[in-house]
Amino acid sequence: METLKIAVIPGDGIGPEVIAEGVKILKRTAELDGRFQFDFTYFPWGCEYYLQHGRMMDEDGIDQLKAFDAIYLGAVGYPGVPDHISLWDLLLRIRKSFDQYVNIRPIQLLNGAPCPLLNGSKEKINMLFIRENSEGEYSGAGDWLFKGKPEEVVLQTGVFSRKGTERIIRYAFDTAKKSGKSVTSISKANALNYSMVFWDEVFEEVSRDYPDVPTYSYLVDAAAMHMINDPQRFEVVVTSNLFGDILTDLGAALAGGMGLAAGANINPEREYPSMFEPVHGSAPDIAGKGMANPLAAVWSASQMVDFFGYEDTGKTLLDAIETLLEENRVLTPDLGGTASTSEVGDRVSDILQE
Ligand code: GGG
Repeated sequence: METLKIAVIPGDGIGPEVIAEGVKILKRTAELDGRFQFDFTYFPWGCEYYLQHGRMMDEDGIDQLKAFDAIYLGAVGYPGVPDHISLWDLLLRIRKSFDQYVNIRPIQLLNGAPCPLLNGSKEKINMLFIRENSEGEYSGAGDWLFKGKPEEVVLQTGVFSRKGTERIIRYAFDTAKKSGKSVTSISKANALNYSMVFWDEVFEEVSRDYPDVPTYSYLVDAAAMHMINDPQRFEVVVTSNLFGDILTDLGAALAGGMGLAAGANINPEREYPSMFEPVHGSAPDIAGKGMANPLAAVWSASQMVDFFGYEDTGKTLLDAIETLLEENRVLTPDLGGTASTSEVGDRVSDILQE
């Protein structure tokens, strides 16, 4: 039997509550599958840790994480710690240190999930966002000059390398080719006259290696509109780090809300551990109340199971989420129910066994 070593970082706010359900369900999934088991190790990193130690994680935290097959992260950020510190010193540090350059975010409307924009019609929404996750607008390059003076200037530089741009676009094409889907590139070349002109050129170059894959290209503003008016036109979507972050929140609103938005940060070469995390943040307003929706964390867990090569079992887990939504009985308040976080986790676990 394969043992998969998972580093669990529950993090801040609702992170520990949703991750507890994800771990519960991963354990049940492994028991039922029988081909693998999980060995979980917990790390108490996050904002509380920062307030005690002045750092979001141990100094040698990245070295410690190298020993694991994957990382399962809840949420980062809490009042009292500036957001740019909590994000850069934990989540972005892990993504960058482990070259997790692919961020996979499915925008898939499951049966039973509410969609405010389709007027009750059940047309399929099934987009797979492939977000560049290592550079671009999140390069961290910039400067703050003449701070506090009248001539104050702030620079935030987008960095788009050929290697970084080509590999993410190629990943999107490979994904689309395997599933017989189209690839849509989202950029903004009319305004960002270096980085996005370059992005479009690389997209065009890479597309020549995939003559059978249909391609589309939109400016980000038009793409945002089409995602609402005609979401069915998108299949595999490739875009930059910031555009991907923004558009996948918009996508989450189309497909049931942030409580159903899953994400995987992948190092495809498997040189380093990949990381699985719900897209949502720490939601301090509902933290500790037992009302957070754990389904995004559970869906991210299903992405982890897929990643380890047990796609049949990953699919069973996603089907269990869909069954729970279709039953329309045990749901958290964001989905119109009255159930608690752990009741939803228990119900998913029971469905897996039925
Ligand atoms: N679930 C992880 C989390 O707390 N994410 C919040 C966030 O702001 N993420 C930004 C990003 O994905 O770039």
